[in-house]
Amino acid sequence: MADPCDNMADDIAQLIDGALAPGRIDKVQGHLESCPGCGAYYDGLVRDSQELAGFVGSLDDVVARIETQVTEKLNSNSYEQYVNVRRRTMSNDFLKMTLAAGVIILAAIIGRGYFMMRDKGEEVTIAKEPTKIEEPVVKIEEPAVVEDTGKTEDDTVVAAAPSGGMAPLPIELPKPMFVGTPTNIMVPNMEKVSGKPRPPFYAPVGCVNLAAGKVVSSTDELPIIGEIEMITDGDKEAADGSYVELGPFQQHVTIDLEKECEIYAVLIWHYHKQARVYFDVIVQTSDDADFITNVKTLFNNDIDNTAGLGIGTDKHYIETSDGRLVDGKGTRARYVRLYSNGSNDSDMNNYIEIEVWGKPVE
Ligand SMILES: [Ca+2]
Ligand SMILES: [Ca+2]
Repeated sequence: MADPCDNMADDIAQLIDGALAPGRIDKVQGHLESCPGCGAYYDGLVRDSQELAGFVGSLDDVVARIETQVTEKLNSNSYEQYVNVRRRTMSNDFLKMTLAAGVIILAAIIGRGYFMMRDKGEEVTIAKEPTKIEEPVVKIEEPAVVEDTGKTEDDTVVAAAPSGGMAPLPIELPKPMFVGTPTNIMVPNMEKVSGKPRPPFYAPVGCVNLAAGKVVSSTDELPIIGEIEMITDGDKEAADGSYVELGPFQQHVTIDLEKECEIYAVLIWHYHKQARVYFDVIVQTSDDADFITNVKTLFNNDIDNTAGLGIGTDKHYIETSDGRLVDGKGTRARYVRLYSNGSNDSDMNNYIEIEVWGKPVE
């Protein structure tokens, strides 16, 4: 006669799993009551199964809580608005890839933060505001008193020597909204603040502001604040209502001068209600609206080639009511384009006014 314990191990495992054929259940249970060895095996197997089920159940709970945290944050109003702004203004694949990477990192941080906080027995909290990615910062000490050299540091705004047929450009400046020399803005390759008005800029007699009232196009045709027409409407004041705010990251605006012109100066007022430094400021001219033919760069302070238009050697500068005068050097072109990539204040891009001084080619 066969040993009644033969094959009992498989039957016991199936009994615990609920997979044992109904015709064998009574027989196996009867054997367990009469056989201490198989009874102990059954008890041990039940204990292991319960512990395993408990461990798997606790993992389910952890995963569910992480999913809830991430979902809540992605659905919250502030994050949704932020994502919507970026979605609307993204103009190339690189920016999309950057945001995708950011979302993955955010999810990783949330997950990591969850486990760290859980170990300390604290509730998980997640910062509501996305972190602004700053340009690399190098502290530059500014002297409290600027030595009077009688010159500005940037050669491009030093007046050319008056000569036959030359005259100072009749630039009208807006009312200053702040005074003094800001010293707490720390960015690399920073222009020394002269604290003095810009000297007269000489150009051939008869130059006018060619940009006045001209059509402006932009990578952000639906600005967050204002309208792009305000960039050439003649209002250069710093007050709210006078500036345009374009979307975040790199954006550009293009002015169509309607015909080929000789350009002697481009004047830029990004924002002058407070001291700011805008990044990756690039000024280019071209014969065509797509900037393919005869493209010339008049100014570029993109020192690390973020925009992909080449490394710029011009300096970062603090916005003032003087605006920034870029030497046009008599360049012949129909279109003028200006790039920027946020400021030390935010990712957003601002313009109050752009002037292009010169004369149409006869
Ligand atoms: Ca304006
Ligand atoms: Ca840059």
